[in-house]
Formats: sequence, structure tokens, C-alpha cells
Amino acid sequence: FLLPSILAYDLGASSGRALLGRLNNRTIEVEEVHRFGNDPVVVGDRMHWDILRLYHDIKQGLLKAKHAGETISSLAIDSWAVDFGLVGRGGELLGNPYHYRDRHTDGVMERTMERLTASRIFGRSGIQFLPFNTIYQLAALKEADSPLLEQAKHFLMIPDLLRYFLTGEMHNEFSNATTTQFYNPVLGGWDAELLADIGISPSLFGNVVQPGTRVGQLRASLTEELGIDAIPVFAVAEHDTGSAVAAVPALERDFAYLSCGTWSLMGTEVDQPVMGELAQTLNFTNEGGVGGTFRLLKNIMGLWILNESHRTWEKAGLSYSFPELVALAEKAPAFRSLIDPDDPMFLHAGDMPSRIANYCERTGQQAPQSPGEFVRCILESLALKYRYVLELTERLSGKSFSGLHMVGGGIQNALLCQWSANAIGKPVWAGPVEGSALGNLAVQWIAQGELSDIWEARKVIRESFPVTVYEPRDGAQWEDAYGRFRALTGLSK
Ligand code: ADP
Ligand code: LRH
Repeated sequence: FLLPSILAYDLGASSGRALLGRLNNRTIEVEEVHRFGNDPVVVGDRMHWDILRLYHDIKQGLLKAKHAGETISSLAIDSWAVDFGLVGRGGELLGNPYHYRDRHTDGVMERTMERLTASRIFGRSGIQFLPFNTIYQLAALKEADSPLLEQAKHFLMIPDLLRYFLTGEMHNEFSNATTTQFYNPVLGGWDAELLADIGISPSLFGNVVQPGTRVGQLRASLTEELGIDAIPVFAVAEHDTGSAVAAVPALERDFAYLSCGTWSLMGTEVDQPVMGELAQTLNFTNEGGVGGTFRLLKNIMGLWILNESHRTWEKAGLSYSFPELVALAEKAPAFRSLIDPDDPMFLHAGDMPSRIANYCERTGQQAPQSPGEFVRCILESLALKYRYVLELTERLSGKSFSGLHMVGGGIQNALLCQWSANAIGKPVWAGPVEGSALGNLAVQWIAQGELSDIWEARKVIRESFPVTVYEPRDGAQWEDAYGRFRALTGLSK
């Protein structure tokens, strides 16, 4: 390729990828140069991310781009939110970052809320209550009198840390910083009062940089090791959901999105955080985005439940591909068993089929028996939960949506897209699959003056990638199922 390429690393909870992107006459061309697993490692009772392996795979991506003969003008990394590494005197990483699903935070959110009150925490951060938010992870380390905190000099979130490994420079990026639940979007900085409340020193936290800021270049030891040139490194919306929403190919300003991967993140984009009592009661979040935007959204447990079921069956010697599981679900009986995917019993890693069976028994429903029946239960329940959260989003934002944009790896599950359209009674516009990586590329192009803003980026993405339209069907059956779902799960308005 004669055009310069840029490189986007997108690290999801289940896999990571390196995409090379080129802007050719306002058309985006992408090439996946490297894809890799992201397998957490359990040691004793603790679950960690394999951070050095991820860094190794980032280097592999650079080598593969070099072998493809590419000239790379910049790179950036986005990843899942909330997790972090602590760096000590002399600049070394202290310990392996914890996985947000580790149980060391069990009970910590409840204790912290009791002490500080929900309205103080939400009023200062605008972030939904999730037990694994960074604030509760740090409070857990504090409660456990962790030696890590005694030694820590710097707090870096996962992409901050990987960027630091690449460049030797430390910066805290804005979109990810907001997910900690101790960034104050009204004051525009780390909330020193909340940090004091949990006994954490504000000196660990650096200046917050906005997406689109140049934050260094590959360090000399790395360029020597790999035999490559020093590439400039940018901060983008380093929270993967922030990058995914930046890439939603919407033409209208008031659009609803669902970023569909391990998690399902559903909501709308707003100019100002929505921090009133209703947002707190409905447990919505206001995560920082690109160009001064915020994501008013709610986390839905998502395909995690399917992925963990898949892992459980694999351990038992039953090996199915995702398309095989989806085909089995399609043949299973409709609406026989429904769950609330957001029941806390599904949060931690483990045997999801057994937990689903327990849930069904507890709620007087027939438990699924075969993999197809389990997958049908998961996908129907997710689609019904999407309807519920879409209705809440409309109520909270005062907007009304004519359909739903879905992006992310989960849209390869066409059955889920169709059922989502059926459940909401509106069209689903599915695409692109690599939403986060494209949002990452787009912000780099905006920073380099190749695109003017996210609205131009969305237009170019729309013109460069296909969008599959799913029209709603079977309205009466889904309406009926929604009533049952609401009653069973106890979800009221
Ligand atoms: P994350 O970024 O959270 O790691 P992705 O956006 O990459 O997740 O989405 C991965 C998920 O998409 C998988 O866990 C799986 O549930 C779903 N998926 C991937 N490929 C397919 C496929 N061919 N058919 C159906 N579902 C798929
Ligand atoms: C999705 C995601 C989500 C967070 C969760 C921890 O990958 O970033 O937005 O809530 O991971």
C-alpha cells in the first residue's frame, strides 16, 4: 500500500486484535494483521489479566505490520474499562492487574455505599453502580491492607499501562478515567474528595488527556528490539465502548446504540451528563466520550453468559462453534425459560448452565436441558432485556428512537439481531462488527486532520461498511413474552 496506514489495537475481554487502517479517497480500508486470545489466569483464589502476554501480542502486531511492508503513521490502544495497574518507584509494574470479575470486591460496593451514600458517589461521578468499578477495587485493596498500595506511585488503566510499556510515558486518558467512578465530570478532573473517602492518595493520579492527544512515540529500546521506526502514539477513546460508540454509523443526532460483545452496552449519546435522581435510581451511567460527548447507558450482562456456557460445555468435552450453538437455539422451543441476564448470580466466571437451571427452578419455570435450549433462553432473555433498557433510555433522555444501531462482535449472531428487532418492535441496523477498532482509527484520523469530527467519521464509516437491516417480526408473541419476562424478573417501570 502506498497510502500511510495507522494501527488500532482493540482489546476486548475475550480477544484482542490489531487492525491496520487506510483512508483511501474517503473510504476506509482495514486489514486485520493480528488476532489473539485474552485468557485471564487464575492463581490461587485470584483472577488476573495476563498483561505481559497482551503486551507481547501488541509487539507481534507491530512485527506483522512491518512484515506486511506497511509505513505506519500512528497507533493507539483501546480496551475494556475499570481495570488498572499500579506502578512503583523506578517505574516497574507492581503485581499483575486484577480481572474485574475477581471476587476480592465482593461486598465492598455495598459497604462503601453505606458509608458514603449512593447520592454522594453518583452525584460526584455520574457513574452507575457496578461492584467492580475501580473505586471498589481500590477500596478492596485498602480494606485488605494491600502492600501494593504502600508501594504504588502511579495509577494507570490498562491502555495507559500498555502505552507506558510502549513509550515510557505515563498519561491517564479521559474516557477510561470516567469509568473509575471517582472522576468528576462537572469539575472536570479526579474527585479528590471521593479518593479521600476511600483513603487513596490523589498523588497516584496524573493529568487527564483527551482522546486525540499525542502521547509519545515508541521508545528506543522497543524500536531496536523490533527493528522498526519510532511510531507516534495517540490517546483515543481508550475505553472500548467509547470507541465503539464513536464508530456508530448514525446519521441522526438522537440515536440509540447497543455495543454488543462480552457486554451489551445500551444507551444514547448526550452533550452533558444526566446526573439527576432518576438516572441514579435507574442506575444509568455517564461515561466520557469523544469531542465532549457522554454515553448515557446501562450495562447489560451480554454474551458473557453464552461465552461462559460455551466454556462449560467445552470443559465437559462438548465442542460447539458459536454458529452451531445459534443454529441449535433456533430449533429449540420458543419462550420456555426466561432469565434476567443481570441477576448478580451471572456476574462471576463459572458454570452458567447450572446457574440458569437454578434460576428457572427458583422462578417456577421449566429448566432448559440441551445446549440449544440454554442458548435460546439466553438470547431471548437478552433481547427482552434490550427492550426494557431501551424504554428506560427513552424515558431518561426524553428522546424517542426509530430503531437501534448494533455494533461489535456479537452482531455476527444474526439470530440475536433479529430477536432484538422483534423484541423492541423497531428495526435493528447492524454494523460494523469491528466498531471499537474503527472508532479508535477514526479518532487518530481526526487528530491528524484527515477527518473533521466524529460526525464526519460516522458518515465515512457508513459509506465504507455494510449495515444489515433487521425488520421486526412476530410482534404479538414478543409482546406476550415481554409481559411474562417483566413479571418473572420483577422488573417494573
Ligand atoms: P469483546 O470485545 O467483548 O471481547 P467481541 O465484540 O469481540 O467481544 O464479540 C465477541 C463475541 O461475539 C463472542 O464472545 C461471541 O459471543 C460472538 N460471536 C463471535 N463470532 C460469532 C459468530 N460467528 N456467530 C455468532 N456469534 C459470534
Ligand atoms: C466492555 C466494557 C464495558 C465495561 C466493562 C468492564 O468491554 O468496557 O463498557 O463496563 O467492559
